[in-house]
Amino acid sequence: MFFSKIQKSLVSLCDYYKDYFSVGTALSRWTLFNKGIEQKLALKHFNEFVAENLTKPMFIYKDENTIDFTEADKYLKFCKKYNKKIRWHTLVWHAQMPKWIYYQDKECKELATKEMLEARIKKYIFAVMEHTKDYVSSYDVVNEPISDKTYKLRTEEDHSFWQKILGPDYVEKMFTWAHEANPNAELVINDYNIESTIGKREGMYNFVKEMLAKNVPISAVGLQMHISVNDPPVEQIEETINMFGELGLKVLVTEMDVSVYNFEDKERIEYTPELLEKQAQRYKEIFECFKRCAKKGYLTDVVLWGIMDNCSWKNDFPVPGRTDIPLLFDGKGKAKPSFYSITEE
Ligand code: 9MR
Repeated sequence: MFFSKIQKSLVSLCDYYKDYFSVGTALSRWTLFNKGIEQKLALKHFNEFVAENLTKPMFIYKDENTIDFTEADKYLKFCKKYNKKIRWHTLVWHAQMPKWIYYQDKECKELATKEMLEARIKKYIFAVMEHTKDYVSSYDVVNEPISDKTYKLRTEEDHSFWQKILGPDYVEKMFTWAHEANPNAELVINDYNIESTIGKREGMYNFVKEMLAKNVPISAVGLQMHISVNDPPVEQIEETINMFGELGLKVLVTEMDVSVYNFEDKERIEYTPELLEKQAQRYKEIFECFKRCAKKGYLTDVVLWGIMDNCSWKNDFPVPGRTDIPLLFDGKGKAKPSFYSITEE
């Protein structure tokens, strides 16, 4: 049984943090199109939205001649209606792209030429930026470009064709085109484990530093922050935000959730009150850190990757059959200790 109503007495999360940063959440199709409890929670507690899936290229760039914004427009109109800040996730990624984009032939046998892929993605970036300019303020231009193995740009071994077909300066080109298309937009490079894997953090740091030295129009680094109750230490998170802030870039937390597992744990654990309390303390220490980073002008947005635990992508991932409870509201829409811990004086 779902709660039919949300808890009205709760303080609104985004109001609570309004002097520090906007607080956002990912909207799933379900949340967007169903006027249920999750949508009500989204509207009450978050002043910024990002689409969990439906603004990804595979759902929009149907074929060479079809860029279809029908579904994306529903998301944009919904956000606008409720006066929410809108993020666009994502222009370029190695996943959830339409497969045809990388190939010359319909059978997807021969890889596209550099000219072909460049023309296709340039057309797409300009089309999206133009179409969304009155709605969207912040774009993930390139998502997850850094390899988990080499800490440099992903290659074919990391399931990415971008560098292979376009060459090592492809990220710069994407940012340059996005900026040309809309010089006012906030342009973000977004990746995971930057705050938790020191080598990957160095890789990202050196990469964006080089981009800045070449005057590539990048505005911000997005830290996805899919973390766990155990790791990484809050000091390391703070150090990471400060590092990028000191470079002159804004930092956004773009996809936060706090798993109760270590990534590789195989067994499902019991969700005891102690575990929920541990998670609450973890959320609390991290939101305190976010406040400090916001005060320095480094951190501007904190976006969670969902609202209710039962809808999180973390259920069944990375271990099939293992559920998780990484968010602020339980499967009935009731605030968890983690919600209270970040909204109490
Ligand atoms: O939450 C998204 C899930 O519903 C999709 O199946 C998945 C497909 O790759 O993408 C998830 O969102 C990802 C985001 O787009 C990029 N960073 C990691 C997120 C979780 O996988």
